[in-house]
Amino acid sequence: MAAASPATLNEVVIKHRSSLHPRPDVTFAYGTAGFRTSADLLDSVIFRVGLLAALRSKKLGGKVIGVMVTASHNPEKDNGVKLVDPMGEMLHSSWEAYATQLANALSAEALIAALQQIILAAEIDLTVPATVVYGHDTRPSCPGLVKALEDGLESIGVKGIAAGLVTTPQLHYLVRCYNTQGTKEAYGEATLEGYYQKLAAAYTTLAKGRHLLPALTIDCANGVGAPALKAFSSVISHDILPLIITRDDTTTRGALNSECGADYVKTKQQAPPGTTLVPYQRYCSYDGDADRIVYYYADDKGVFHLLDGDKIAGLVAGFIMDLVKEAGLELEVGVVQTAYANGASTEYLTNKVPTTCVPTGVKHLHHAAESYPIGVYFEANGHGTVLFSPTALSTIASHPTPSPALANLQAVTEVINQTVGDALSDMLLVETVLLHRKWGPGEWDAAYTDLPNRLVKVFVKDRYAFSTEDAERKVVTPEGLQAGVEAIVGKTEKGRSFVRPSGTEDCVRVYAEAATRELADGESTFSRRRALNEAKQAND
Ligand code: G16
Repeated sequence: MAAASPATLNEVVIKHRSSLHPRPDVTFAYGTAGFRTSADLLDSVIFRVGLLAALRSKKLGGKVIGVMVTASHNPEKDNGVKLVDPMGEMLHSSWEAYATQLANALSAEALIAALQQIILAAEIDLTVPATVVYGHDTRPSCPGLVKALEDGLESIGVKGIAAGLVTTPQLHYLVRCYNTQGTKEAYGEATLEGYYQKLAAAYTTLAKGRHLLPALTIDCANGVGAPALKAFSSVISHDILPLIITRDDTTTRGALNSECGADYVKTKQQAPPGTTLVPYQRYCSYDGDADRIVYYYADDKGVFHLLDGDKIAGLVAGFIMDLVKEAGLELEVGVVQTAYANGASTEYLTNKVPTTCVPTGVKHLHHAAESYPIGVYFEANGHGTVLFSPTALSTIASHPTPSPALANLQAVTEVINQTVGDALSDMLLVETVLLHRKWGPGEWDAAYTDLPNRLVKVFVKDRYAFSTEDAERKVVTPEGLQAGVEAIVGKTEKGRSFVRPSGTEDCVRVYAEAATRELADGESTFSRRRALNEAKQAND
């Protein structure tokens, strides 16, 4: 932990260190998941994020702030960085502008001026000691970028706690543990060992005495999920959780997220090449930093079926609702989705539970889920978790009538990583439900049939020319684009389509769904062509 700090910035040190991390001629923006771009452009940004993380910790009375260096599902050549607030949630949106401001300061002097402005505007007491815990994924660019982060922290007098190689959700977990230890909200032991033991103990409680399912095959996207999963499987009995770990090559250059991982499977709607799907066996894919998961299987005709975030939300919400009822509790369960949720899933869920639609990005989903006693949030891409409100947790903990359902509900609150989407923890939750329901993937999938859909990336000159409203379901600019989309969608059975700029990649995403595969593909082709034309016009 840091010692008491001086009341002013050491401008000489910051200027000198900043000169060692020169800013490229690029404009940066703190987007959906922090800063994310080509790794060779990020050195100055990450140095400055170190400064900002220290200020954020000071502003919050010395609470531990997290910094994760990762670009998650992006190609290996990219990297990124995001800040984690004290309860393990995403950086408060009011500070995103500060992050952008610091990243874009044109010189060392401008950087000092921007820091001073933030200190003044946010009323930060520099004498408060700051603590920052930081970790990184398996990208080859991480060691250099972590060094830049450490330079930033040191130049503002903060030592920092190095968590090393971690999944994104592990870093979120550690932050929350540090900030709650010794309180009645203590979340767990602030070590990776503590994380593995907590999940293993909860899952063992949930799986005990149940018939084993056949082994689950996991594609780790050749990312940090592989070592994490191996560490986890060493603390849980193979008899409780038989796993087959694949795509675990974290040393071959270019392997990360390449033709594997959750994003590949979700976008291509197929298993990673070379995977032989045994009918009705369970397969899942993590993404590069293990904060997303999708399941899939093949039926007896060899047809591929995807069990994405929407399907996970439906499975989990139904299970928790049943446990709540069986335990004799009255706690409302709500589900949060985004525009990417398949129309069939929204129809299925809205008939069962209150459902909210918010813009893409964990911070939006997390925030909306907090308004329910038990909030289940999942993006269709497999990013999600379950939040139990403090009242729900104390209601569960103090319920006077013990029952198996109550014990299971308690274990569910422990097995799920409530700080953020977590592939490993979500996997345990899905496995729990399947064990308890005695379901295979086919039974799980039977709840509803997804509308055929297509998600495509369109590379445009300026993605910032695209803006949206209505939880990203309507594109506002370029003008005329929405009318064009509606004209086609209106003529299409069960048609729905939207266009939005990505917050993590330099592209525009186009989603289309319809009653049949042919219609859905027609929609996305139309939207793509139209988006391209409009983008060109907007950039002229
Ligand atoms: C991040 C965000 C997710 C978002 C995804 C894609 O995921 O955390 O909420 O769905 O990016 O966002 P966009 O469509 O704006 O590029 P990850 O797993 O890449 O960190």
